[in-house]
Amino acid sequence: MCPYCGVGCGLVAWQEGDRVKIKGDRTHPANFGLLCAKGTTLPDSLEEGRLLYPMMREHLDAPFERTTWDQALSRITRHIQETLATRGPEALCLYGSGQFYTEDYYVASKLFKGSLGTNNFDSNSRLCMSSAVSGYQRSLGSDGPPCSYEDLTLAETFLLIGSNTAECHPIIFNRILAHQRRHPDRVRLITADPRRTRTAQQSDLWLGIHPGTDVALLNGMARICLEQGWVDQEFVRQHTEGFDELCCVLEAYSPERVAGICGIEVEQLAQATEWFARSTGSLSLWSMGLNQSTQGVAKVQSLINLHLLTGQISRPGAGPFSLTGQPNAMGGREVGGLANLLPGYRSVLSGEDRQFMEAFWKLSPGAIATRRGLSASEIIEGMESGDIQLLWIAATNPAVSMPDMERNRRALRQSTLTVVQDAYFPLETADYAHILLPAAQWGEKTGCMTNSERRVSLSEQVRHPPGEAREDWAIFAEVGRRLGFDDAFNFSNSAEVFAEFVQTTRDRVCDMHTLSHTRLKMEGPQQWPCTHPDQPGQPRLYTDRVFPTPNGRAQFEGWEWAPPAEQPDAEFPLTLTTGRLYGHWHTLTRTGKVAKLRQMHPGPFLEMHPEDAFQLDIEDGETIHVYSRRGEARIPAKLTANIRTGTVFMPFHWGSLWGKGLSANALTHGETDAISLQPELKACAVRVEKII
Ligand SMILES: Nc1nc2c(c(=O)[nH]1)N[C@H]1C(S)=C(S)[C@@H](COP(=O)(O)OP(=O)(O)OC[C@H]3O[C@@H](n4cnc5c(=O)[nH]c(N)nc54)[C@H](O)[C@@H]3O)O[C@H]1N2
Ligand SMILES: Nc1nc2c(c(=O)[nH]1)N[C@H]1C(S)=C(S)[C@@H](COP(=O)(O)OP(=O)(O)OC[C@H]3O[C@@H](n4cnc5c(=O)[nH]c(N)nc54)[C@H](O)[C@@H]3O)O[C@H]1N2
Ligand code: SF4
Ligand SMILES: [Mo]
Repeated sequence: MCPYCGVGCGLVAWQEGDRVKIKGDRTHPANFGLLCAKGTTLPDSLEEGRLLYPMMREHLDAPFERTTWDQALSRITRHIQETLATRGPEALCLYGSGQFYTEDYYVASKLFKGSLGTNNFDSNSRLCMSSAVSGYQRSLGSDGPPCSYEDLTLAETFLLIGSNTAECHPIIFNRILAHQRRHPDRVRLITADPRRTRTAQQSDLWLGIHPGTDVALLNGMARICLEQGWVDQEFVRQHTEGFDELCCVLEAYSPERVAGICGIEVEQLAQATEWFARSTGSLSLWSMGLNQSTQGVAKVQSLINLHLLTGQISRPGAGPFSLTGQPNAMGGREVGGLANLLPGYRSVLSGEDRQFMEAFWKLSPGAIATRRGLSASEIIEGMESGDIQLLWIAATNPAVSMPDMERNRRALRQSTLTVVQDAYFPLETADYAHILLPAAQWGEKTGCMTNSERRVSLSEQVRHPPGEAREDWAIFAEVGRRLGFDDAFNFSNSAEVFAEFVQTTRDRVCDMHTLSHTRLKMEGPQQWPCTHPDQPGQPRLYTDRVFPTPNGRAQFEGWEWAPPAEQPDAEFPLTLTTGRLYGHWHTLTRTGKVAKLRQMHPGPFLEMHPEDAFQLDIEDGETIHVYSRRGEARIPAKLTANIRTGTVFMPFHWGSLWGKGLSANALTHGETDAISLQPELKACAVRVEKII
C-alpha cells in the first residue's frame, strides 16, 4: 500500500539490484493500478539521507555521536524508571503518527496506556482527523466512516467541502471525474473552498466562501431544505433525534444572512442545496478545510445534519465521507492512537472499556489511567511547565508541522529527554533530540494500514532496512521487555502483533477479528466490519439505519456559526489559510528528495488576489514579508484570481532545512476546537509587506 495519502492505493513492489521498483496494483480496489505523482516516485525517496544508526548526545548544544542500540535503549529505560519513581507515569509522553503501521501503533499503545499506565500517547492525527472523529461520534455514535469508494461511482451530487481532492486525494478525484464523464447529464460537483483550487476548477459550482464560514453555509442549506420541503420526513422521524432543536438553531440562517456571512450569492446557495437535496445520491467528501478549525466538530456535525435531514445516508451513493489524510489515520483510530482512545474503538473515559483492556492486557484492575492523556498542543504546554520528563516522538516532524513554531521551539528546548525515532537525518525535529533512533520505513517492514474506506491492506517487506534501522513496533516492544514486561511484549513478528490486536475488535464497530496477515495475503485487502472468516467485509455501515448510539438513532446537533479565533484587524488585515500541493508530502522528508517533485514545486509562495496585491504595490513573483503576531515568512507572492480577496494561502511543506522564513507554521496559532482539541491551522490573521 502506498505510504502517502489515505486513498490507500495498492502497489506491486520488488527489488532489482539494490533498487526498489514499483507499479500500481491492478487488482487493488482503491486504485485499480493507477498512481499519482507521489506514489510513482516513491522509490526515489527511499535511499538518500537515511538515519542509519542510533545517535546520542548529553545536551541539545552538543554534537550527536553514534552509539549502539543497547546504550540508547538502556538510557531510555533508565530514564523511564527514574521518572516513574520520582514523578509518576504522567510525566512520560509519546507523540506518534498516522504513518505508523497498525502493529507499530498497537505496541506503542500497549506500552504507554497499558504497561506504563499513562494515556499521554497522542499522534499527529490530532492535527488532522480528530474533529472528524468527534463529529462522527456525536452524530452517528461511532467514528466509522459509513461510505465506500464504490459510492464514488454511484453518487449524483458530490459536495467537496474543505477538501482539495484533486491535489490531495488524486486517485479518488480521478474516479469521480471518470464517473462524471460517463454520466455528464446527471453528475454534479460542488466545491466549497475559499480558493478556486484545481478541484473547484473542475467542479460545476464553486462556493468561494470566507474561511471558517462552513457552519453558516451548511445551516443555510439545511434551512432551505426545511422551507422547500426537501426533508426526508420518514427518515427523520424513525431514525433521528433532536430535529426540533435543530430547527430552532436554523431559524437564524436565512439565505440572505448566510450569503452575507459566507460571501457568496443567494443563487449559488440555492443551487447547491437543490443539487444536494434532490439527487438520487449525495456524497460529501471533506477533509482539512472542515477539521482544522476552532469550529471543526461543529462543521462536521452541521454537514452530517444535512445528510440526516435529507436522508442522504445509509444507502449506496450517499453519505458523509471523511477523507482520511495519512495512510493509516484510520488504523490509528482502531488501535486507540489518540490520547482519549483505547484499542477497538474504546474510550479511556469509559470504565467498561478500561476494564476490558485491563483484562485483555492482563493488567491489574485500575492500571489504565482514568484521565484523558495530553493532546498534541497540551504536550507543548507540558514541556513549558516541566511536567513532561520524557518526550518520545516517532514518525512525525512537529518542528515543522505544529502551529506556532517559535513557541514550540522554546518548549522543545526545555526538554529533559527527547527521543526522536525517524527514518531520516538531518530532520528539523532532530535539533531538539537527545537520542535518535533509526526506523525502518515503508518497504522495509511488514504490517497493515487502513485507508479512508475502512479497507485494511497488508504491506510486505521488500528489502532489508538500511544500516541498523529497526521496525517501530519492535523498538517499543524491546523497551517494554527491558522494563520487565517480558510476557506482554514477547512478539516474534508483526503478524503476531496483528493477531493479538484484532481480538480487541471482536463485536465492535470496527470488527476485524477474522483478519490476519495470512488472510490478507491470500484474499487481498478487506474492509471492516469483517466478521466472518469466509465472507468479505461490509462496504457500508448503518445500512439498516440503526446507529451505534444508546437508542439506535442518529443525533442532530445544531451549532451556531462563530468566526475563526483570530480575526483580521487594522494591524493584521488578511486571513492566511494553509495547506498542500499536489506533488509534495508534508514536511518534505521524502518528496523533497525527489528531483521531479522539487521541480514541480520549487518553493513556498503566498497566493494572493491581484486586488489585494495592487493595494500594496506587489507584483507577481516579488519576494514579500508576511507577518503574524507570532512570526514571519519571506517568500514570493503568487498573484491569482483563484482566491478570495482578503484571504491569502501558503503551503506548509517547507521547514528550516530548506532555508529561513519559508514556514507557514511560523505564522499560525495554536487555538484549538474545544471538543476535538484540533488546532485551527486553516485561519490566522496576517499582514503582508513589500520589501523596500
Ligand atoms: N499532495 C498531498 N496530498 C496529501 C497530503 C500532502 O501532504 N500532499 N497529505 C495528506 C493528509 S495527512 C491530509 S490531512 C490531506 C489533506 O487534504 P485536504 O484537506 O484536501 O488539503 P489541504 O490543502 O490541507 O486543505 C484543503 C482545502 O481547504 C481549504 N480551506 C481552508 N479554509 C477553509 C474553510 O474554512 N472552509 C472550507 N470549506 N475550506 C477551507 C483550503 O483552501 C484547501 O484548498 O491530504 C492528504 N494528501
Ligand atoms: N500549517 C499547517 N500545518 C499542518 C497542516 C496544515 O494543513 N497546515 N496539516 C497537519 C496535518 S493534517 C498533518 S497529518 C501533519 C503532518 O505532519 P508530520 O507528521 O510532521 O509530517 P511528515 O513529514 O509526514 O512526518 C512524518 C515523519 O515520519 C518519518 N517516517 C516515515 N516513515 C516512517 C516510519 O515508518 N517510521 C518512523 N519512525 N518514521 C517514519 C518521516 O521521515 C517524517 O519525518 O501536519 C499538520 N500541520
Ligand atoms: S493517491 Fe495517495 S495513495 Fe494513491 S498513489 Fe497518490 S499518494 Fe499514494
Ligand atoms: Mo493529515
